[in-house]
Amino acid sequence: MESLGVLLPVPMNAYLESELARRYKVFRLWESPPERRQDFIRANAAAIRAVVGNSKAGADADTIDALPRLEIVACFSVGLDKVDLAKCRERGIRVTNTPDVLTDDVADLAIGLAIAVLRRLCQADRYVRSGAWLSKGDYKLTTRFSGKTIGIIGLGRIGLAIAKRAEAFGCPISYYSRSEKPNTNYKYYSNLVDLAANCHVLVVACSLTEETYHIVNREVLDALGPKGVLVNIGRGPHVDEPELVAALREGRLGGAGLDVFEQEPYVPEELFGMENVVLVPHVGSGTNETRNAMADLVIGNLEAHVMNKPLLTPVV
Ligand code: 8YV
Repeated sequence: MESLGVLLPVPMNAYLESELARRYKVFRLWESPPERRQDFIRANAAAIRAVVGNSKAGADADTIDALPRLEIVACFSVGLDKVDLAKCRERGIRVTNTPDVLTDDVADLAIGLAIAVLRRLCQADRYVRSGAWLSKGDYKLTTRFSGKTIGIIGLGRIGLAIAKRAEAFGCPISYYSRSEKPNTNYKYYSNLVDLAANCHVLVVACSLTEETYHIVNREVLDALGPKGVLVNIGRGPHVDEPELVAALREGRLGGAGLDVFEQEPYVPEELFGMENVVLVPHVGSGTNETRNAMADLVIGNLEAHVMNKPLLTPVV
């Protein structure tokens, strides 16, 4: 039987790459210089029937158009914003992602970021390491996390997992989403500005779509206010980043805990000097346990596809 040709647009998790290479013929796009990549795809288009993408690169319209034999896009991510889903539907190309297995880690990080910002954990760590504790004495007082009202944008799997954790800290939970969710006691806001005005910590946990691009804009940041904290474990483009930087600089926003940025891996340098900001490099799902489980899910979906069995986590 013809081996499945799999295009990888960017380097992947090492375990995933080796498991793919053991089973299929793998085409590593990044090994060609940028100006030769179109030629590389054209030259191998007859063999490529699958793309494995992630949060950095997936299958955009041009890639899909260049691959007439493409059958499946298996994403090593829960987010699907790097895949042209409409085009996949149109062409009958299957799409899978990695839901559930990463939910706990991402929710853990959201809570961790909120606590790190309010309790100034990173700043306090630097205080000890620099010897300031010895030379200047005790660290200044910070702000409690327990009991703070948490506003969640998007009450999907990850949003719900964040809510569950925050409840254990005695935090009242409110949320914004397109429609009110049945079976929760959480307070629903149909207007994001109203949610922001009525919570202490606002967490972005929705998927990135045209509708949610820059959903956190100046108005939302101002409603969150000088005591409010923004946590983003979704996607950078959910937040209007220049507006976020300006709000922090001008003291219109109390703080931010950010795992994602608009132009990763570039982070606005102005944030580096702010002690009310905690910055981590898109590591929400970044544990050995979760990344291995995500890789197994990608392989499981491709195996199912090859064997004509039901996909494990189909989106399209
Ligand atoms: C990344 C993520 O996919 O699941 C998502 O949507 O953003 C992450 O899990 C991971 O960084 C691999 O690129």
